[in-house]
Amino acid sequence: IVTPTPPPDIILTAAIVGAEVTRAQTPYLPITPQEIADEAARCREAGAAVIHLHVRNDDGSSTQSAERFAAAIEAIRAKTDCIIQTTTGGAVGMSMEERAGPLACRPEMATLNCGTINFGDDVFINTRREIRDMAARIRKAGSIPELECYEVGHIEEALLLVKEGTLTGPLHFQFVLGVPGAIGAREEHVRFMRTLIPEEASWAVAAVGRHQQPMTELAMRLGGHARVGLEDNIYLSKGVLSEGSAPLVLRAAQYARSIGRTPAEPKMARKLLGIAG
Ligand code: KMH
Ligand code: ZN
Repeated sequence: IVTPTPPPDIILTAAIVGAEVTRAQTPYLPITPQEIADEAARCREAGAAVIHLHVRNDDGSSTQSAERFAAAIEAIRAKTDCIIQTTTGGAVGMSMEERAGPLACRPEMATLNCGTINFGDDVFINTRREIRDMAARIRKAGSIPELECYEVGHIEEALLLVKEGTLTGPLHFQFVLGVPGAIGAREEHVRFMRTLIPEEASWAVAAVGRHQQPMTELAMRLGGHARVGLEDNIYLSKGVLSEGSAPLVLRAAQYARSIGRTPAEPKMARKLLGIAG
């Protein structure tokens, strides 16, 4: 198969906090709104255009509190012009009502998790009714959804939402690879998944742990976008902790340039994602 030349602009997303990573695992995890904003600015400097945002309480526990998101968003806005993409996934076990908390901040972008998976030893539940409900909430908030697909069937589900009219374009898919219990981090999966989405849709890859670098580099070669950061992977190389997400973004940006792609500035990323601004 001949792969067409990828489009030059690549949107790099930095997933800088996450819900599951702890300070015990890495001391470089930002927790307070100011730490989060500082890290967001470092990632922007390194080449990120989008910040995928989770927030924490001061004790490090995950929260979907609108107030806590508002504080982090305000602090980020004071330092960078990045697109802020808030999570509606939250942490495993949270209710949908709770997970929708950050939408009160009317973020430019928000995630929409498109199906249920085993998530390590837990189950990350997104029933069909809940997905539709969250899609409607995202729309009401005026946010652009990023369609998180952890399995092939999640793509089909997202496309059904489009057919029903629950979702409208522009469509941006995220193929999440390597979550234990969901689709594996394999080149064949990425190649197959991208055949399922409409031509005009954009797509990105996020991959867990040691798969982050090879799978995001593959996505870049295939014309997709990429997400890196501590939410998915805390190591720069085997046994070497990344000192925040910025070094991971920098490495991704350098790789993108090495294959003739340009990390998009937030302004260009807004244009590519159909975000007014
Ligand atoms: N924390 C995971 C269970 C998202 O941000 O939308 C879900 C997650 C997805 O992080
Ligand atoms: Zn997340």
